[in-house]
Formats: sequence, structure tokens, C-alpha cells
Amino acid sequence: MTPEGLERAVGWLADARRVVASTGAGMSKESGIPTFRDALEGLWERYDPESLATERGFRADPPLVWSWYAERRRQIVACRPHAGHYALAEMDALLPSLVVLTQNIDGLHAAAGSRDVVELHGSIRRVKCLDAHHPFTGEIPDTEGAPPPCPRCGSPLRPDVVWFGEVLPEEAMERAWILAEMCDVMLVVGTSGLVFPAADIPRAAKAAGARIVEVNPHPSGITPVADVFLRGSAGEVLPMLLEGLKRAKAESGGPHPAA
Ligand code: BV8
Repeated sequence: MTPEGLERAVGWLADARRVVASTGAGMSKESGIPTFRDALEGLWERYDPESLATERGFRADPPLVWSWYAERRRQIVACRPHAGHYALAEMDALLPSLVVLTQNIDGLHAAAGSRDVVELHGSIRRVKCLDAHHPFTGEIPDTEGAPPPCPRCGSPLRPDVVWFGEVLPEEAMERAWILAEMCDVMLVVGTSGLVFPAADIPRAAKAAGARIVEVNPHPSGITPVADVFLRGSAGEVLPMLLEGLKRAKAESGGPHPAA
């Protein structure tokens, strides 16, 4: 990452009226949550997430998929946001408008204090039933084996996440496309840009004239449309962007322009 690249990104953020952060699994890696590109470990190493994270996979073996999510949920609820999550949350007060669009299901952006988070792929912290999508309001049973039945209709409970082959939440996607059209800067953090339609959102923002700033230790499917590629991890780069933004706002003196 060059100092010039960082300064250019800070300048765009400081001048922006509307900023959108678009985050993927790499955003949570430093909180201890493996990414999808990381090979599954232990019991799960012989499974492919794309086969487990599907309705077909669940119907074929409900106990296997329910147990996989129970294991991931246990892992995730023990994890905490890292400096990158907190830096993004602190930007809320420095920017006229900041919305976080996340592919992550771990809830760490909200836990760090980000006030406007759109969960494109749902949340592992919620469950619903398979056949009627009745929301389950109790404490999620931390059980292995067969998924518990929905108290309302008896259909097996499943995680309230978007599986491969399932459409994303309509309201979330409508908002995401509008934000992509309207934002001045999109900060794309920790995504390989391989899963759609989420991967199309930065491309839509670019086509609408937004500056694309990418944060990733490696090039990704988004890098070709990035105006600045900040090579590095979320936990190291986002705090640097925050410090630069604080300096720029102090130098400009004035409050940020209304969104
Ligand atoms: C859809 C929730 C319409 C579940 C997830 C066949 C049939 C149906 C659809 C398709 C099909 N073939 C293709 C599709 C489309 C499919 C798709 O895109 N497939 C891909 C594999 C090609 N999409 C869908 O199915 C979507 N729905 O299209 O519906 C439809 C309906 C019916 C029929 C046709 C169409 C639904 C997609 C959502 C799936 N659910 N998650 C769960 O988590 O269990 S996806 C899941 O994987 C994540 O949410 C995330 O979106 C994705 C992983 O991507 P990333 O987040 O980018 O993470 P990844 O591991 O890939 O990369 C990590 C990055 O971080 C790397 O770049 C790395 O360098 C970087 N990194 C590492 N460390 C750090 C870091 N960055 C910063 N800091 C660090 N420290």
C-alpha cells in the first residue's frame, strides 16, 4: 500500500457526502472467523461450504447442516470485533452518511457500533423454520443433531441466512442498489468478489461514478474496478483511513457538509 494511495482514499472520504462500505468474510478474519476461501478445518474439512450452505444440502442431511451452523455459531458468538470494525464504526461520526453493506452473517459490525448495517446474507444469530420461514423468537437451541421443530408449524428450524440458490432479502437488495447508485465512495473490504449478486454492487457503484477503494491483502475480483487498491488487512488499513480522515476533518475545520 503506497502512502499516496492512502492519501487519495482519505481525500475522497473527507470530501464525500455518501459513503458505503461493502464487506466480506475477510473483514472478520482478524476476529478469528475463517473466510470461505480458507479451507474448512477439522470435522468440516471434507465438506464444501457451497454444498452445506444450500437448502438441498439441508434437506439431504438436516442434522449435518444444523450441526455445522451450531458449530459456526458457537465460534462466532465467542468472537469480538477487531480494530477494523471499530474504526469503521468511528467513521459514522466523521462522515455525513455511512452505510455498511455486509455479506457477513456474524453481526460484528453492529457489535462494534456501526449504526446502519445491511445484512445482505442474513444472520447466523437468527433462525427461522424451513417451510414457512416463521421467525424463531426464543434462545437458539445449541444442539447437535436433528434441527428442532418450529413451535408454530413443526417444520425444522434452519439458520436465517441466505443459502446458495436462494434470493437475497428484497428490501436489503433494493437499498443496496440505490446506495450503489448514489454513493460518492464505496470502501470494499475483505471480499473475493466471487459471490453474486453481492459482487455486482461495487461494479454498479463504479458504473454510477463512485470512487472504489479496496482493502484486501490480495487482489480480488473487485480489484479491476478499484480506483485505489490498499493492500493490507482490514485491521491494519481501516484504522489508518480513520486517522487520516480525522486529520483531514481537523484541517478543514468545518463540520461535514449535510448528506
Ligand atoms: C442467488 C450465507 C438468485 C450462508 C452466503 C446456481 C444456482 C443458483 C445460484 C447460482 C448458481 N451458480 C452461481 C449462482 C449464484 C451464486 C454464486 O454467486 N455462486 C458463486 C460461488 C459463483 N449466488 C447465489 O446463489 C446467491 N443467490 O443468486 O439467488 C437465484 C436463485 C435461484 C436460482 C438462480 C439464482 C446467494 C449467495 C449467498 C450465499 N450465502 N453466506 C453462510 O455463510 O453459511 S455466501 C458466503 O460466501 C458469504 O456470505 C460471502 O458472500 C461468500 C464468501 O465471499 P467473501 O465474503 O468474499 O469471502 P471469501 O472467503 O470469498 O474471500 C475473503 C476475502 O477476504 C479474500 O479476498 C481475502 O483475500 C480477503 N481477506 C483475507 N484476510 C483478510 C482479507 N481482507 C481483509 N482483511 C483480512 N485480514
